[in-house]
Amino acid sequence: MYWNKTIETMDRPRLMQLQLERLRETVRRVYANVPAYRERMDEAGLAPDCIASLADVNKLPFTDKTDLRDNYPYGLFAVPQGDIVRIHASSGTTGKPIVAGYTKNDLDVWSEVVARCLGCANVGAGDTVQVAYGYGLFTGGLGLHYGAERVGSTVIPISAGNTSRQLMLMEDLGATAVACTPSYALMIGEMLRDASFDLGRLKLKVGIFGAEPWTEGMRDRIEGLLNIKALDIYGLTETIGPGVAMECMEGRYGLHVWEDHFLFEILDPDSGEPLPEGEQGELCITSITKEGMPIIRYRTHDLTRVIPEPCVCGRTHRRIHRLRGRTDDMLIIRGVNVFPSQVEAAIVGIDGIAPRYMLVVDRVNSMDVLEVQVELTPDIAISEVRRLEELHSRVNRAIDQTLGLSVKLRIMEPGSIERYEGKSKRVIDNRISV
Ligand code: DLL
Repeated sequence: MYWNKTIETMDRPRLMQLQLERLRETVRRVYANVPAYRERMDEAGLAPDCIASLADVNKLPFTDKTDLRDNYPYGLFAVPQGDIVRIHASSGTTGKPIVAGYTKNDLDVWSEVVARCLGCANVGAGDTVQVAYGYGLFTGGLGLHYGAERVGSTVIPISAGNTSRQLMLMEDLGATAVACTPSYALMIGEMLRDASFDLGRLKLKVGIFGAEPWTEGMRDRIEGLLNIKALDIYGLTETIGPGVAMECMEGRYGLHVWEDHFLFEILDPDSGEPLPEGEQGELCITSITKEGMPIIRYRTHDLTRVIPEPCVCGRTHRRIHRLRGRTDDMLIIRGVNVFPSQVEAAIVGIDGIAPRYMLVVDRVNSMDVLEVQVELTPDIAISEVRRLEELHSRVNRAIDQTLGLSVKLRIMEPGSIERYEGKSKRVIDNRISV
């Protein structure tokens, strides 16, 4: 279901022409209004009208998290403070947060792109959307909220947490869609299963899950537990929040990036050079309509690749593969690169093992040791020794095959790995603190 058919199905030459016009305008605007961008461009010998074609985007200097931190809080804003009507922020891991500012028009664009995402999930007027992303400085709650209002659905702005209340309202208010992190969806689903809840009492059809990496296996699991279709939504505070890209119900593979607002490149994470189409690399995003805090060539650190083939849904905006993880989440263990999502892919679907895990890294006698903690499902008693041994070797084999690395496996009792209502923490790296 399209929200904005004209734009969503615009032919590519016209779309690219629109991108070029908007890119040129954005570059002129940041040159005129943001000293940090102007200095960078001057250093690189770039004039404000240096963009003649879309390919010229790669002349522009990159922006990274450190630039946002160095210009904290308002240094990268391109409009007077009086034109900023909303602030959001993402906490990050250390120090000051990343702050983003929105003009009235930015909020309008944001609702528009989220509305398109909801259209991708066939959510519209007549639907009831339970927004269980956190509300506040985090962009998830309010981002989905205004998008859902824009399409005319009824919004339940419940925010994350208080799972039993979530379930009561989900049933009583007849929610047809839920938006939250995949971790929280799993938690809700498991709670229903443990309570032997009759899913027939819910009207839920679809889930809009993002804000953290998740796998196809996790999708199957959540779809089974909640009897819904689960779709992936992507975005980040620096570019707008949720709504940069979204999977559609028809294609269900790859996320359409709303290219009339976001120009994207896939780069070699080390060299920063563009990669051949279809190769996995780091997603780099330039916002081409943002007014409050436009962002030029932002190094997201998120890893993905373009899916060049057109989608069956008819949308012309190109798709990216589900995000694999972040370059900065990648662990290097004895020379082998490990992403937490690989562990998820290995263990999810193994009978008796919950799709929940934690990676603990230590350095023992100057050797990196990776401990993978997984959890039994409640139906398996810790005393079933034979079953446990079988599971131990099965999980070990699956992890070994996926990671190409032997790990220390710890199978834990049900409920021992922490559950998250927002983004999950998957790694404890003790090498950093020692
Ligand atoms: O997580 C915005 C958001 C809210 C997206 C709700 C989707 C749904 P930040 O807190 O700034 O913003 O975190 C952005 O989260 O760079 C990715 O590393 C990760 N991320 C977001 N969506 C996905 C996804 C929000 N679908 C960072 N798959 C990004 C994988 C995701 N990672």
